[in-house]
This record gives sequence, C-alpha cells and structure tokens, in this order.
Amino acid sequence: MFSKTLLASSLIAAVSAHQNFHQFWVNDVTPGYQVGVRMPPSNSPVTDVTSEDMACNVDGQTGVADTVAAAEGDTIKVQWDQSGHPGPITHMLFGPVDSAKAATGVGSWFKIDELDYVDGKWANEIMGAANMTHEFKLPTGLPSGEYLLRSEMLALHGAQTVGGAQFYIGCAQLKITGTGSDGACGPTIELPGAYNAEDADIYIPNVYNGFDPTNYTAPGGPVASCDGSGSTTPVSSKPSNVTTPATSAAAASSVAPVSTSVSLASNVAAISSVAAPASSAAAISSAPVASATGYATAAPGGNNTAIPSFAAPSGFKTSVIAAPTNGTSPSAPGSTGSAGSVKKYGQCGGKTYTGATSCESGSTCTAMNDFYSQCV
Ligand SMILES: [Cu+2]
Repeated sequence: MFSKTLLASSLIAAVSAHQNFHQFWVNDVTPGYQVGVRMPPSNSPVTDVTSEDMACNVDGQTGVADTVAAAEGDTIKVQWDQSGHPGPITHMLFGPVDSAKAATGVGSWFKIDELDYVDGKWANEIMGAANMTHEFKLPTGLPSGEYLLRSEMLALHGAQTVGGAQFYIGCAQLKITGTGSDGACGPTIELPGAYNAEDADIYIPNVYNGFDPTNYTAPGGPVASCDGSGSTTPVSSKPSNVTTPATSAAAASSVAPVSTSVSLASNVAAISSVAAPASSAAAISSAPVASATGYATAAPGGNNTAIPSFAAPSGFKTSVIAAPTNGTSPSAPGSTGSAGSVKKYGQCGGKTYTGATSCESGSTCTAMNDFYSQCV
C-alpha cells in the first residue's frame, strides 16, 4: 500500500505536467534523443481541432534534418514525457511523399495504431508502467517512400467542456521500405478537418459522471489496412460504438523482434543504444506503482466519499468538478468547499466554466488551457 501522502504527491506531479514526444526506436534502435522528431516550442497541448497545429503541433510544418529508415512490419517504440492525463494514444502516417523533411503534414493521414483503455487503465497509465513508452508495428503493404509518423496522446481530463480536450502531438520523419503500391492504405482522414470539437470521443460531458471508458475509441476513425482494399473516403467523425481493434492491446505488450536492420536515411553520426531521457526515467522509477495507478484509485484531498459514480476503473481523478450541463451551478459533490471555494484539484476556471473560481487555501487556480483551470 502506498501512503496517501505518496499518492497525493504523485497527483501533484501529474496535474502540473504536460508532455512531449521526444524519442523513438525502430526495432529497439534509436537515432537519438529528439533526432528525427519535430519538437514543438513548448509542451502545451493543442486544443483547437480546426488548427493546422493538429497535424504536427506548433511549428510542426517545418522539417528537421534527419529522416530515419524503417521497413514495413518494423516495431516502432515511442517515448513521451510522463503523463498523468487520462486518455488514448494513436499513431498515424502521412505519405508516401518524396521528402518527409519537406512535408507539412497538413492533409491526408491514415491511422496505424491505437491504444485506448485496456484492463482498467488508460494508455497513459499503461505507458507509465513502461517508462512512458509504447510499441506498435508499421503495417505491411506500405508503399515505399518517406512518411511523417504522428504520435498523439489525447488527454481527456478537461473533456467535459467543448474545447477542453488536450491534444499532445509529435511528428517524426521516416523513410520506409515497403511492398505496397500508392493508395494501398485506407481509410484516410484529413488533419485538420477530421476532428470536430463536439465529436463524442473529444467532448465528453459526463466524463466525470458516469462515462464508461471501456467503450471509448480515440478520434481518427479505424486503424487502416494497407491491402489496397481500404476506402479512401475521408472519415470526418465516427460513431461512438466503433469497435476497438484488438491489435493495439497486443502491441502494447508484445515485443516481436523484426529482422530488418536500422539505418539512418541521412546524416546522423551515431545510433545510440536504448536510453531513456534521464529525467523521465528518474521520475518514473521513483514511484512506479503510484504513477501508474495512483490517480485512478485515490481521491486527493480527502473528498473521495461522496462521488459513487466516479468508480476507480474510469481512470479519472475523482476530485475534479464535473462539467455544468447548463448554466446553473456546476459544483460536483465533494468538489467544492464552503462558501464557493474550490477544493484542491477542482476546476476553477475556463472559457465555458461558470462555477466557483476561488481555491481553498493551500492551492492556486492555475490555467491548464483556455478551457480548463484547476486548483493546484
Ligand atoms: Cu498537462
């Protein structure tokens, strides 16, 4: 058992953290930290789904020097900063193009991987137990050429308000050898365009009040197939009952060695062996169980008794105020103290928020994004 103090401290780390995608491996070989990855200028999320930043994040239309070689069927491992924000991870490809470096990423993508909520844990928790890494395979049947690989971690802790979902996005440049012909992979979607602020997988009014994450699937439609049979019809949105492909769960836990060797397509001097960034490795190793499960099961601030609908398996912190469904008082049970002061970890502001804005003593109302401020 972990003490309440330890759980609470892990929650503080969780709520104050944003995240970036920093590094990837091809069959367990990495080109290096932030090599081949278009790094955004900050670790803040994109929240405007109509923005071109939805493709490859802020400044993500500009290429970086290195494009990394891979082959269809190869295992890709991505590593992100530690995240306590509940939600899925998805991967998409843009291409083939002649030059990944020159590609903006604004346009057609197809999904190749998705991990949502498995066995009571969101993707970020599952990754948290694996040094914030996630593995999947490049599909077979890819046309040879250069691609952008897009990694998206969608954080749903503010999804109770329109525009409150947080998209963390990073793109890498790949040169992929494959056996498919152009147009083999589909369905494709457009970014921006395919995501809408009020899609059922992005705006979840009951996210803190009865939402069942076991039926959740991430935005972007189904995982594509590359056998040439995939529709190229853009998927603008999808019904909320789309079945999650079984492949993502398997990909998270299996490491299938693939024979293809890895080399850089362009000027990277050395390929270092697998090495996690020291900061994230240290952060995770200090309390691995707490970081993986703490916020799913522990209610900070001692207010965990009055919200029976916030069952632990939902994976959400239980102390955040539920979204108002109309203009009336939005206070969730247990989320506010006396005289309108918001308990620690409760929502205290945001564009569409109408509830109490003063935090209880010992916490400060802090803007997480335009739509979500929290007492931390
Ligand atoms: Cu954050």
